Amino acid sequence: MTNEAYRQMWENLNLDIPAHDGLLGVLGKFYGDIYMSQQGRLKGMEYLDFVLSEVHGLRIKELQDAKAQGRKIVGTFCVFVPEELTLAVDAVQVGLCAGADAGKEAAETLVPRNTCALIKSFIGFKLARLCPYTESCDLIVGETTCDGKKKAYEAFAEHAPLYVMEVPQTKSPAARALWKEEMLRYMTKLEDLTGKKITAEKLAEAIKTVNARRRALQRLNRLRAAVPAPISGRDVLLINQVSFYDDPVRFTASINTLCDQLEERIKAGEGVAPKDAPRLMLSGCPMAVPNWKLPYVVESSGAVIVGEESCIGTRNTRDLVDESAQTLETMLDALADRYMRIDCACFTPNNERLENIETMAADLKVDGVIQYALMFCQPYAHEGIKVEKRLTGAGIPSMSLETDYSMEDVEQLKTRVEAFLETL
Ligand code: BJ8
Repeated sequence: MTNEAYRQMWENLNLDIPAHDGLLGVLGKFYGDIYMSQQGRLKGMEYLDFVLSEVHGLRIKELQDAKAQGRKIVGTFCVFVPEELTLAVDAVQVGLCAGADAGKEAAETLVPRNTCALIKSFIGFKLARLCPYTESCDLIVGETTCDGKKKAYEAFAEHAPLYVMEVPQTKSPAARALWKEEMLRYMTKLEDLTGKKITAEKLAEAIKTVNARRRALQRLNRLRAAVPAPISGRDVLLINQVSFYDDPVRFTASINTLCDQLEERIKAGEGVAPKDAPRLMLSGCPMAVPNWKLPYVVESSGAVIVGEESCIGTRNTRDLVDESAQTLETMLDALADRYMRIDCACFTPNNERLENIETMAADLKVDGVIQYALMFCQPYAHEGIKVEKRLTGAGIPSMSLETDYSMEDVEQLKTRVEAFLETL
């Protein structure tokens, strides 16, 4: 498609064209500095570069084509929304980016200033008419996870076709029953939206599709644990980010091809960083696209990131849905069980997360953990204290950083990260 045709498409979506041009300009520069400057990248990353370069172009065109064929587009902000159900009505699910400082002033007219950057970002993108994904959605699904999101959705609902799923806050049997009910309610919502019925056959196929993507990402995570690290943390974060909006079948195939290349690289003993580069793991809040600030700071300080304990990381890929169920009812149970294993800090108590962090840090043989929290994020800031104690007990050094999406603190973050690396 020509630039002119893309422009027409963005105009049809009612984007603020001059502001959108500005955003693409900044993003392109940012991507070039952070990604294209890396040495020794795998050939398979070209696919990701292409996807990113067409993030507001070709993929949006695909969504418009899907709409023209009568398919619905569903936007989400949280890994709790079961994509399997969305796919089972032949709808397309996309994660809505909430990783840039866009439309902040407009967002602050709807939510308090001391709200985390992720929430302000999704509201800002909508109010400033900057996101072609948000504008393509027939339905946007929110969820009652943290208080900030819950209350923000009340305001957001006045501007977008919003539906909210009630996510329980504990892992009790009553909470599991509530979650199953919520999944059934979402299923009815999707059936009403699309006029299609979810059948056992359709759901089984969707479960396999999403599991295949999780398996490809699990494979990637196992391979990147090699010494020396065969792929940068920046690139793996990008892969995880792209997994939220690319076509799942195409994405899975591309990541498996990339993994084949990684296997060869590992066999040859090659890495993206020297063998003795400090190996770090990030843990905490999700880093939505295009939030690449901290990984860039860490890796340009000489360390390599070998794991992300976050929703744009292993929290989204660790658990599979049991594929042995044969009936719709048992498949829904398998789905409910899988989603109830998510160890988001919004749960209380949330001891599984402590276990998972310790195990992950040991499996990846990390030299240290950086806990990452967005400013004003209560759930992850609270858990940060427990995580630090747990890691200290296990003899694993850690540090905590709080930041937002602005670039003002880059130097300060770099100083703190370099000081941490010196202690390892
Ligand atoms: S399952 S982590 S994607 S809720 S950073 S908005 S918690 S104040 S993002 Fe999340 Fe789902 Fe949980 Fe994962 Fe609130 Fe914190 Fe902001 Fe957050």
